[in-house]
Amino acid sequence: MSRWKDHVAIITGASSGIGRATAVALAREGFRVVIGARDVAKLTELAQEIEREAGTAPLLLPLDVRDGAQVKAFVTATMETYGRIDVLVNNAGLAKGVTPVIEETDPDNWDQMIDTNVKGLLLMTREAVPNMIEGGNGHVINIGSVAGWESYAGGAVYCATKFAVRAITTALRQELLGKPVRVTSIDPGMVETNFSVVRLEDQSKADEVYAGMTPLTADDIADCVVFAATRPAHVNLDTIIVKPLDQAGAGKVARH
Ligand code: NDP
Ligand code: 8X3
Repeated sequence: MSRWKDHVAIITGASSGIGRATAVALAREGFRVVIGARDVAKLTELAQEIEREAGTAPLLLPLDVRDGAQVKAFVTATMETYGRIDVLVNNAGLAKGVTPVIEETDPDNWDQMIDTNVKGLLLMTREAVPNMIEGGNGHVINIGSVAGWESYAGGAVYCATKFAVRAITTALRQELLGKPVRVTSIDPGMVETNFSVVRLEDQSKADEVYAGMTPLTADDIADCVVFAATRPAHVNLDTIIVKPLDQAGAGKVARH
C-alpha cells in the first residue's frame, strides 16, 4: 500500500502536456488526484486512463483558473470530497504569440497570459493554502520556466509572467516560513507538449521549435514534480531548473 494513499494532489491544466503527465505520475505514486482544466472532454479521457493505471478514479472538475468563482468551487469540492489538500501543482499556463511589444495588435494575448499564468496561480494558491495550514501539511509546486530567469525577444510578456511566478514562489516561501507548507518552483526549458502549438497556432511551426534537437518530455517534468513531492516533510526543494542537454539557455540550442 502506498504511503501517499491518503494524500490529495490538485493539478491545474491537467488536460494536456506537463499537467496531464503529472496527474498520471502522482496517481501511480498513490496520491488521490484532483484534475482541472477548461477542456472537460480531455479530462474525462485522462480520468479513464488514471483509473486504469492506478485503480482509483480522480476527481474531475472544470476549471478556468482566471475565474475566481470557479477556483473557489474547485477547492471547495476537493475539500468536501477528500477533506484535505496536500499538494497543489500550479501548472495551468500558456504563451500566446512571439510578437514584439511595439508590434502587438491584440493585447488580449497579454491579458490571457497575465490572467492565467500569474493571477490564476495566485487565486489557486490563496484558496488552497489555508486548507493545507489547517490540515497540518501542504506543498505548493509552481511550474515556472527558464523564461523566468532569462528574457528573450518576442517573449516579453510570457517571460514577465514567469519572472512573476518566480517572485511569487520566493515571497510565498517566506510568508509560509514556520508553517507546515513547502513551496517549490520547477523551471523547465524546452518541453515538447502542446505549448508551442498554442503559442504559434500552427503545428508545423511548432515542430520547427524542436527540430534537430532532443527536447524534454512532459514525463521528465512529472518526474521532477514527483521527486519534490515525495521528499520527507522537512525537506523543501526550493527550485529545480531542468533543461534538455541540447539547450543551454533561451535560444541557445544545439541542433544536430
Ligand atoms: P500544454 O499546452 O500542453 O498544456 C497547458 C495546460 O494549461 C492545458 O492543460 C490547458 O488546459 C491549461 N490551461 C491553459 N489555460 C488555462 C486556464 N485559463 N485555466 C485552466 N487551465 C488552463 O503546455 P505545457 O504542458 O507545456 O504547459 C504547462 C505549463 O508548463 C505552463 O505553465 C507552461 O508555461 C509551463 N512550461 C512549459 C514549457 C514548455 O516548453 N512546454 C517550458 C517551461 C514551462 P485547457 O486548455 O483545457 O484549459
Ligand atoms: C517555455 C520555455 O524557452 O519557450 O516556458 O520560453 S521557452
